[in-house]
Amino acid sequence: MAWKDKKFLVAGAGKSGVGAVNLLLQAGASVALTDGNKELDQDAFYKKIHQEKKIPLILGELTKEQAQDYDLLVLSPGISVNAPVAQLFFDQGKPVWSEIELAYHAGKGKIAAITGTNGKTTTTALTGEILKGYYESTFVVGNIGTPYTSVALDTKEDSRIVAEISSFQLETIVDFCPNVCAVLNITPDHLDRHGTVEVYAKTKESIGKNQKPGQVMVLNYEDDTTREMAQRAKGDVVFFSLHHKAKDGAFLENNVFKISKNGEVTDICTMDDVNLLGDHNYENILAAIAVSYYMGVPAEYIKEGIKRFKGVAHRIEYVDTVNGVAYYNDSKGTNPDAAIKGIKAMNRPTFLIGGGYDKKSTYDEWIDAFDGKVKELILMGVTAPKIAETAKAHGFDKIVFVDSMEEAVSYAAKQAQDGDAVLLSPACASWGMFPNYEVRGDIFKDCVKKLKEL
Ligand code: UMA
Repeated sequence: MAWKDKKFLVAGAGKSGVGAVNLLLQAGASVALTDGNKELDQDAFYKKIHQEKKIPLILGELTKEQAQDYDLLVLSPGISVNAPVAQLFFDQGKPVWSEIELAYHAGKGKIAAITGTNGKTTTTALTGEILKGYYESTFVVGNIGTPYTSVALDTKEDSRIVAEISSFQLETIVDFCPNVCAVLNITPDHLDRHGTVEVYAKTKESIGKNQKPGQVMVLNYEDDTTREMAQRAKGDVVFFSLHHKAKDGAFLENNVFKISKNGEVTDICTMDDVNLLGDHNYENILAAIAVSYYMGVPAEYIKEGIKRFKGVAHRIEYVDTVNGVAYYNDSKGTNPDAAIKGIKAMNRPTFLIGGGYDKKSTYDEWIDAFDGKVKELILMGVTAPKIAETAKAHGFDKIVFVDSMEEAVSYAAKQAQDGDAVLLSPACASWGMFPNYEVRGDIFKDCVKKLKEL
């Protein structure tokens, strides 16, 4: 399509919309933007636009007449295909593209696209880390935070793009065709948008709808929904599994991560090489191994990438080992459910730092998940007494109260022995003591850094 002859309308003035507008301006296309928010800060918006060009802005609801002026709509992921703005274009028989579709048409290089309900950010970041170690020109984009459109014009034939793709972004793909794609797992999510879990799963599955034999679809063998996608896959199926060995797939055997291609097995790395903990993370690693291997990265480079990768910040993030004690930052464990994943992931005796803002949660299941692993519970914040009470009711009484993160880390460092872990996984929001969970996690990491300097 000759973009210069077309009039584009971009919907949504967030990151995706700004990325799309800037790409189109640089490509010499005619573009306007619409946003449902009548109060949009126009000065702030134009500051983000290429050369601060004052493109037409249509705020509030788009009319039928206004839609008639444009040839194609580029939709931000936050806007549903059922939204009036999209329906106007469908009714007029005009294309509606997701921002990913636009980037796909503008960009070059080979694409690895990762979707799924959980773990896609970690898997994308890890795959990106692996590819960066082997391919000079690697871009990590998508739902992870950097719109694909914002880098598409910088990509070259030899570039590799690792994209985290959400179901929202997939609703309006047309030709988008990754060389390797992965669907990690499906559990009910975003049902307010997609209506049913079946529609949600179909939308996720569409990540591979344009693939051909020779291109690869990586699927989780242990998840019924993703395993069944294999029957309809257009590309070649490669499984990953914690428990099963496939002819083509990544798997874990005797604590060794392996990949099999046509039945020929290659060892990638051992459990000692990985800084991520927990079965859910081992699945993410297996998926990243499969994606990277089929993107052409040799086994030894995959191993090096895995060794370098310390996890996504604040999610059971390995910080450092000081005097034989491993420190993990799970500040994103802002509720008991998330914190259960944190403690379950620990494979050493653990000093657990918790407590914070009171969201009226109950902590029984979290305490049950300690499973004999917690040596001491170090508590701070307004929830400290409530958590202590619950812990005691469950027969756990090795509890210490502290007033600050500094005090918590220094206490844990004094008590912990070689082979132990210290985990910040509070099960509570940070408010009251910290502005947000990121700051709380950063302070924890600073405290660990200071231990090293002692
Ligand atoms: N808007 C409308 N009409 C609507 C809804 C929104 O005009 O019906 C306007 C808002 O007024 C606002 C703009 O759209 O000005 C926001 O657009 P957006 O919601 O698409 O947000 P972006 O800033 O473009 O961020 C999007 C993704 N957001 C969503 O999918 C909701 C980001 O994922 C992504 O990082 C970014 O593009 C870059 O690709 C975030 C997310 O929450 C992290 N994703 C969901 C998830 O992970 O569960 C899918």
